[in-house]
Amino acid sequence: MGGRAEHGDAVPDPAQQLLHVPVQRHRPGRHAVVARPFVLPARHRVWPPFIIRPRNGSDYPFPAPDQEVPVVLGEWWSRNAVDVEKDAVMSGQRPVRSDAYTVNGLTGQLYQCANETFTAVVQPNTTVLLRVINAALNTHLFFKVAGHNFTVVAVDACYTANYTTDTLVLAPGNTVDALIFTDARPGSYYMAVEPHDTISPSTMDTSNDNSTATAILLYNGTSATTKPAMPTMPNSSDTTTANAFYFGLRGLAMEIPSPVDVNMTIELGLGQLPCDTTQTSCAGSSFAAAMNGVSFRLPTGMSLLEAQFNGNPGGVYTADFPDGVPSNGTAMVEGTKVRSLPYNSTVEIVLQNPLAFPAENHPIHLHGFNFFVLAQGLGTFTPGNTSAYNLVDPVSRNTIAVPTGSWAVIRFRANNPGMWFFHCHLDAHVPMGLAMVFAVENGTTPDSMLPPPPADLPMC
Ligand SMILES: [Cu+2]
Repeated sequence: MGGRAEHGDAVPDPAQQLLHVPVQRHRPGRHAVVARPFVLPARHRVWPPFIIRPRNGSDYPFPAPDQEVPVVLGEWWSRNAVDVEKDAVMSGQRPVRSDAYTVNGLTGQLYQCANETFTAVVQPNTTVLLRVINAALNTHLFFKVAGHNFTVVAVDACYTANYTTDTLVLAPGNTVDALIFTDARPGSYYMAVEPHDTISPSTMDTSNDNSTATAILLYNGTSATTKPAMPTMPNSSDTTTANAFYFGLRGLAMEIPSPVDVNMTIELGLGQLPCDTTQTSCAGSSFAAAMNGVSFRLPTGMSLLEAQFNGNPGGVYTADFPDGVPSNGTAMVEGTKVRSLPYNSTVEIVLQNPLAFPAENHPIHLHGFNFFVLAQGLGTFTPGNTSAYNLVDPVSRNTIAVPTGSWAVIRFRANNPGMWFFHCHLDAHVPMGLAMVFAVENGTTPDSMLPPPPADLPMC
């Protein structure tokens, strides 16, 4: 599983060659966008991080780091991951758990089957910016570095107020930029990754893979054979630590869109539906998921964006996604339902993840926009409880973990015309239907209208 035999290096192995030259593409706008190849053996380059830096002439809102280290967290199956997903969809069951976790594509030294380890060499008494990305498919992950604290400065490519912690937790789809200061005793320190099990009740998931992936933070001048120090990791079910991080972040003070034009409450639900005819190994019923009782189905004949541009020929979708939670006992329905939003309208959504069986912490991701997280808490949101809102410095992000038995209030301005997917970022929950789509209408100026498809748009 990703292991590779050691060999003499008389002949350079092209798979071992490292790419060190960043490819820079600047565009006018707020940021310099840097597509930066991964500094890893070529065979391991699976998810190159896409890093956005301040545009030329502007700075970070924190002291510039001396060094940057991308830290991409992932999951590894001892079989083809596409087959894992296919089996889950065809059987209507949850996908099997991964067999290991990875840091920058490598499992680290604590697995018996492979001992390759990503190592970041750092200089003493410098500031290192870790760009941590959870690219795992279905697992929230804890991340710690032995002997060091983090100062979180950004999440999901949005700056935050400085937030100090010794434990990061990232839902699939989340990114966290965190500074560490290398003022520990010069030595070798594990960066460790373990799952945060978010399923409730936890007895549902007896196959939980509680293994640990590691990378190494190595102070320059320390022997690479030094045994690294290991951080104390939270228990996988430690929701207190995870929720403290998820709920504790603040953003930079900025103007929050107001007043609200569209108010919605969206309940996240898991349940069951009868097997459908395409599920060849499904017995009786299939796991399904829904937002406000609607289990989302993608159209098969035409993309939603194409349908929107062409006036929804033949009713590819219906614009009747409900703004509120259906009454108790309403059966789950399947459909391609969207919510139309006037251009530039301000939309507020209460996300509610009920404490039901089965339930799970769903990382809800919005395409096309960042949103402000105005409030978040355990239990059920009390409608109209705006006193809980932070309208001064709420965190801005694009993926919000909504733990089991909790709620969150988010707000965004719909100033980007098009069809925008709003979905759970657990890979397994998308085919189950935990999604909906916002159809943002055109504005009146050329700048605020959806451009036509390019002439060479590939047709499926
Ligand atoms: Cu989910």
